[in-house]
Amino acid sequence: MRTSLLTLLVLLPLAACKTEPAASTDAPTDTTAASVPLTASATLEPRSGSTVNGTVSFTQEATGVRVVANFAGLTPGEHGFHVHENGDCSAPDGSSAGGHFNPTSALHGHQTDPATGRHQGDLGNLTADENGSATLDLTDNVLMLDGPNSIVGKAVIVHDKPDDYSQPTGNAGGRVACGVITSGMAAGQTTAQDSVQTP
Ligand SMILES: [Cu+2]
Ligand SMILES: [Zn+2]
Repeated sequence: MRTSLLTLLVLLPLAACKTEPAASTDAPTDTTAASVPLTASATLEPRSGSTVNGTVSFTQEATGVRVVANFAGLTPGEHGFHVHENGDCSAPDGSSAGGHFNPTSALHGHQTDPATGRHQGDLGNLTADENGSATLDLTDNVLMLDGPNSIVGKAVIVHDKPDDYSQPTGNAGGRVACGVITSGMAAGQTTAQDSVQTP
């Protein structure tokens, strides 16, 4: 009796220790995260009968998340540009991406105006030139690339019309491009291939 109890007391801690290493096997695929900047990217494809396509990269920097976007096929002028809540671009009109990504239940707003608040996904507008090309390069201190409110796994949407910052979602019209945000940089689209949607 006494012997078996002792055996149990000795074995229990051993068993407990043994299970701990196994718990870390579901770590992210990027095991070099400590030495590599936190990045994410999306490749956007046309929706709603448009020819709009482009890429967006997100990189964690000291002052915030740098957002670099390049688009083609737009009508000249401003186009609402948001992160939406569902990483699902399957619908022909992009509706499967759901509403603006808004984990803090804020009101819709301008990307840089803290007075009114904003959805985390509110990135303002892209401005296309006369050839339909748009570039954007900004640093945002609301977007998150990790943690429970990360934008990874959400979708980037480009709209037909400008975001006028009105409630509830800026009145930006149809969705002319959509892409799912995946972790890692899409440099040359080499690391984002398994995220590319085939319509
Ligand atoms: Cu939107
Ligand atoms: Zn919004």
